[in-house]
Amino acid sequence: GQGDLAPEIWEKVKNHPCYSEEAHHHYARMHVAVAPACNIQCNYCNRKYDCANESRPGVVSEKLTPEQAAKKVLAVASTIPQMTVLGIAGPGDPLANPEKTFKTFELISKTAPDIKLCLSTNGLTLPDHVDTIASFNVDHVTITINMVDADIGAQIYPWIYYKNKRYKGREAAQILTDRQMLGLEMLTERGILCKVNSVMIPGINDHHLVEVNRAVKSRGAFLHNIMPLISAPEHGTVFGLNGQRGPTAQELKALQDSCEGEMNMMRHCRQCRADAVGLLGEDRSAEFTTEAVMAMD
Ligand code: CLF
Ligand code: SF4
Repeated sequence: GQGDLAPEIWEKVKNHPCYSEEAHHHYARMHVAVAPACNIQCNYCNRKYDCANESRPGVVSEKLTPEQAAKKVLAVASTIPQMTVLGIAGPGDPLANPEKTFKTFELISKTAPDIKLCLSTNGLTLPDHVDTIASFNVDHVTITINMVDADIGAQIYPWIYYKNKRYKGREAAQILTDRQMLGLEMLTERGILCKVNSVMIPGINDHHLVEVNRAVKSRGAFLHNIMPLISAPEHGTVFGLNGQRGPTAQELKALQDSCEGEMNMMRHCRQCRADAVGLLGEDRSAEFTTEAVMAMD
């Protein structure tokens, strides 16, 4: 229920399945995979698969043009009436593909103005796009923040590509964390709800995520979603190949519990595909292939 949320916040979360634990039983989301490129490298990512910041690693989503995406949204909305949210979460970084991402938002805001728009990003170019995000009435933005300390960041991110230049190591991680914090502050100042996703990587950032939790709370983040690293050698990620393990369910819960007093923790994330359709945990993407959607009227 509404609990102690302010009425204007409640309006924004009551039918968003990720931002409200209760809503996820009743409302569905869909993702359109319009954003193939990425501007950073995470050691838990293999570019052959979906962005692991928001999505299930090891899954390949069907890429769409903005026009195909807009058509798919209408097709899904007419089939699944509980579909309230359209998210762009990959397969790369939505803000490394700003033309495609914003063209998709523009088309959908015209053809389906009732659908809430949602965006997930690594945050590197976020400060450059805050005004555009606000202009499309995007009320929900997720930033994946795995560290606020460049020494830890250097163990997670081998490089970033920023303003036409490649940066490595500590320098790359410092730019990334500065941009993430600035982007988060700019969004919350404008009243846009921000969720922070963090990937829990035992031995690298597990203890540090308590500090990340404090840093994002103090900058106005609404919800913190700590997700387990899913690391399998067959995914071909640096972590997978190095034998980096993910956390146990007990370790994940203990960390979520230790952050709980500080801010709202999301515990119902299902690590969706970049082309997921339906209720969280239910995957109807196979019903809405590009071929099937283009054949619909
Ligand atoms: Fe999609 Fe993400 Fe928006 Fe939700 S998913 S862009 S906030 S509409 Fe949700 Fe899926 Fe977890 Fe993401 S369960 S992976 S948190
Ligand atoms: Fe992969 Fe996403 Fe990281 Fe880019 S931001 S490297 S797509 S996990």
